[in-house]
Amino acid sequence: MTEKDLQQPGLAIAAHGRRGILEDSAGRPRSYVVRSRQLRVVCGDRLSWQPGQSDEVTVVGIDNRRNALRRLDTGRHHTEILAANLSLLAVVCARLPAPDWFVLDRYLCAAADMGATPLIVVNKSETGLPATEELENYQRIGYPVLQVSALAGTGLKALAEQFSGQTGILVGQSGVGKTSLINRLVPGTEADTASLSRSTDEGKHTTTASVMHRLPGGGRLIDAPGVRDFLPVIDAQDAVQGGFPEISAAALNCRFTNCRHLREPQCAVKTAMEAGEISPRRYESYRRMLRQTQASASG
Ligand SMILES: Nc1nc2c(ncn2[C@@H]2O[C@H](COP(=O)(O)OP(=O)(O)O)[C@@H](O)[C@H]2O)c(=O)[nH]1
Ligand SMILES: [Mg+2]
Ligand SMILES: [Zn+2]
Repeated sequence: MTEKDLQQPGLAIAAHGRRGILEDSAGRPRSYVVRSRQLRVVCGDRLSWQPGQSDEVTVVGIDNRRNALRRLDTGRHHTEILAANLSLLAVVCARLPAPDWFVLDRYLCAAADMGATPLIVVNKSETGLPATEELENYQRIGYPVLQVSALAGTGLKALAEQFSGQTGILVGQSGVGKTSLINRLVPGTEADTASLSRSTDEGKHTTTASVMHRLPGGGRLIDAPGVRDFLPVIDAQDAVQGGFPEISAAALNCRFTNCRHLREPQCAVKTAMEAGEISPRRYESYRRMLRQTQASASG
């Protein structure tokens, strides 16, 4: 038998520095360690592993990622991968804290860029809704919008259904109720996260474990405490337009196929905005994101 023969497939369901938990092909959780400096495992990674001397197995490879959710580090020089192989990105907002629609648009761009299904979740709906004209506009564009309340317990079944068969994550501004929703969707969550942090603590890591939960209804939900409020990286101009389906649709009629809808003549996007078909607020968001993309590409 060669080394290769011993390799088995697994799915990273918890990641904390060089250690974590993977699910083997029989669905059994196993503690793993990563010895190679070249490998950085995140939740959602498909892995190859080998049995070790103890119960702990060794990760020897990470399969190519279908996609990755990335954020800028605080110095804005590097990007950090938070989770991999996501099929659903649920962006949570609420009446309070008041939505920063630009942040929401940025998450929607990240979803499009990753090829993940976007979902807008309006939490705290028992206290009222944030600007309904914005929500209606998102619906008109084609985004699903789901009203829920972690407090009152409404809409949670519908939310769980959206996760069924998916690997999803809840993102959004701090204070919108992501933790509250996770606790509602996955009973016993807090205990799980705490015990993992204990069992994998090597004494010097300050990072918090990210965990993938199985939902009772069949889906999977990645929870990465402390990094749920990040701003995702959008680094290509194409990715920006992908997050604005209404702009992409109108762009088919622009005079220039490479029109960026800024100052180009005979721009159908501008025309559609003047006709009230594209929200000026969304257009401004598009321009702002395009500018930031250019700034990060040149600096
Ligand atoms: N009224 C109301 N408050 C909520 C609801 N969900 C969460 N909260 C409150 O909003 C605050 C922030 O919630 P949290 O889950 O920590 O938000 P996170 O920062 O997005 O994880 C807490 O005080 C929660 O009790 C809800 O559905 N309705
Ligand atoms: Mg939280
Ligand atoms: Zn144009």
